[in-house]
Amino acid sequence: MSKPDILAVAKLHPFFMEALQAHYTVHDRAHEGDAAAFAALAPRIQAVAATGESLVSADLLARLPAARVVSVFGVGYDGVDVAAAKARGIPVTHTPDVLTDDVADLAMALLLSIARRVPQADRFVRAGQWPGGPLALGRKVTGARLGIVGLGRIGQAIARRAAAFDMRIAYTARNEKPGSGYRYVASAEALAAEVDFLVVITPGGAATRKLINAQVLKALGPKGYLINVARGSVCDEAAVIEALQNGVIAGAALDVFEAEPHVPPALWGMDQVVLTPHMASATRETRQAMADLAFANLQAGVRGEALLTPVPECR
Ligand code: NAP
Ligand code: 8YV
Repeated sequence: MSKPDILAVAKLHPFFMEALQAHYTVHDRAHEGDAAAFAALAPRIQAVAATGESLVSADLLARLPAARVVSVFGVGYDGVDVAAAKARGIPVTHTPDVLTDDVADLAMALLLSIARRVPQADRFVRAGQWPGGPLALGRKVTGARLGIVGLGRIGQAIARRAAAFDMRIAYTARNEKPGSGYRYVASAEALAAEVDFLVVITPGGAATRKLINAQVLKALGPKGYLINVARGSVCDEAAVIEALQNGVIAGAALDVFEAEPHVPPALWGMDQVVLTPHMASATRETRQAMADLAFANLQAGVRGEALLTPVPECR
């Protein structure tokens, strides 16, 4: 018996791809190839497998009349036109919770790296510069003021870790969380003005586009550090570069960028930045858990069973 056809809209992680291939005929990015061949295939596609960075447009969904689910390998789904999917009766799923710890761990790793100049120190030793004198001093983390933009699953996990460093924690979000034990500040700009480290961990999409703009960076100030583990779109990248070039902020540690995998060359040579390739959930353990959940969601969707983790709009 032939396996059901599904469409992978992006290069999938091998853990996810291998699970899918055991049960489905996976058409890997067929929508980007021969148009006539895709037109013939599209009516047979029963599910869409995507990543957190994928675009799943209304146009694409309109071409998939047999699709029963969009399964995203990632918690963020800002590239999926959820309204269009819902209008067509296609639920969207994602992988919350299983990656929370890893993303929070990387946020703290980036915060510590930029403050204590860990990558710079590594480059300094490897370049044989140690005998020439000491490395420039870093910034103390323990007891410093931390602002978290987005106190959701991951934001709260970051706060728990920061508490172990005796950091003084405040946050902003759409709504105040009175039971959180952390201080609420109404806007990102006001939050930035009163912290040493500003960690950004909101969803991407229209509602948060360029939330971290030139005014917020000015408020963070010449001793402040920006850490972005959310989406490139949440920060105004040109404004971040300008702020770094002009000493408006002290430094930035960035895991996400506006046009991934392309990172603006202006950032490459800067000493006061730490750059990572969108890797906050990239451990074997977590990628396996994400693959298991994304696969289970896709299977449930195709079979018409209850979805494990639909996105909030599809619950
Ligand atoms: P979540 O539980 O939904 O939390 C999102 C938080 O952002 C909530 O506190 C929400 O506020 C806040 N928020 C939403 N819109 C906002 C706005 N316009 N202004 C201020 N705050 C806003 O999501 P999560 O599981 O923590 O994940 C957050 C995001 O992290 C994902 O959507 C994804 O983009 C990113 N992420 C990145 C990586 C990576 O590899 N770098 C990995 C995983 C996730 P309320 O609580 O008031 O609604
Ligand atoms: C990516 C992420 O999905 O979960 C998210 O929102 O950004 C990441 O976990 C992951 O890099 C796979 O594309």
